[in-house]
Amino acid sequence: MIPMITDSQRQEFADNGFFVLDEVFSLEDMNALATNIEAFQRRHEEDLIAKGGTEGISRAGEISFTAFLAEHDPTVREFCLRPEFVAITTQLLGPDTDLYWNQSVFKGPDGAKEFPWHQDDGYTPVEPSPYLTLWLALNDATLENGCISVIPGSHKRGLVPHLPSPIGLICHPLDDPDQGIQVPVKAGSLIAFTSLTFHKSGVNRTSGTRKAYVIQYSHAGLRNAKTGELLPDKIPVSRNGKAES
Ligand SMILES: O=C(O)CCC(=O)C(=O)O
Repeated sequence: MIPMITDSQRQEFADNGFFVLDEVFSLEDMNALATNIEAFQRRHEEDLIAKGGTEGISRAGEISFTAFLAEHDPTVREFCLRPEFVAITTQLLGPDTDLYWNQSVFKGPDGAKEFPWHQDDGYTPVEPSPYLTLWLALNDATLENGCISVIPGSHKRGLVPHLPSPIGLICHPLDDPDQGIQVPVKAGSLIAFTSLTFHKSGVNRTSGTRKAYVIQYSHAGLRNAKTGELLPDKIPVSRNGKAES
């Protein structure tokens, strides 16, 4: 079903910096997408092992970030351009939108580490900011297998400094005493958050892999905030409120 963002969801997004769209996609859709993605993720995992186990923020067997899936696979690209995404992005961002970034994030079983608090803009600041992250659960994301946590309202702090750590950038200062709220979601659900919303994911204490596909959409014509350069080769999603493909 094509999601229509309600006034209360829009308000929640403005106030809290995130909201959940439950079960937008079917389990069949998620299994088919996961099968496509897994071919790339497996290759990335093999690559990580060949390189000694780590590259960037990916660690073999623990957590892998496999990017540029839509750019490499026509079926994944088609998925990112589905009417559901055209509807969500045009309602939240405006009539002209691009696919900015996409990556799967797989958390391996019996993990020991969380993925730390950060703002997506902390990795690569861009203009205009914020853009929109849609965190899609390929399988159920639970309290046990490392679902996302967010700090409601944290997007209002603007971009904060991020400190490097062995497991990823950590936003600073992080003074929220309650450590935010956990957001478990069923497969096929989306967590929509701004690129300034503080979020993290927990430890996967189960024997299965937690699988997510993170899709980030922006206003068309995104620029590197430091250099002012246009980010090249972004896939257009909508123009004048209509699907571009
Ligand atoms: O899915 C996860 O475990 C974390 C992903 C995340 O925070 C991100 O891609 O920005």
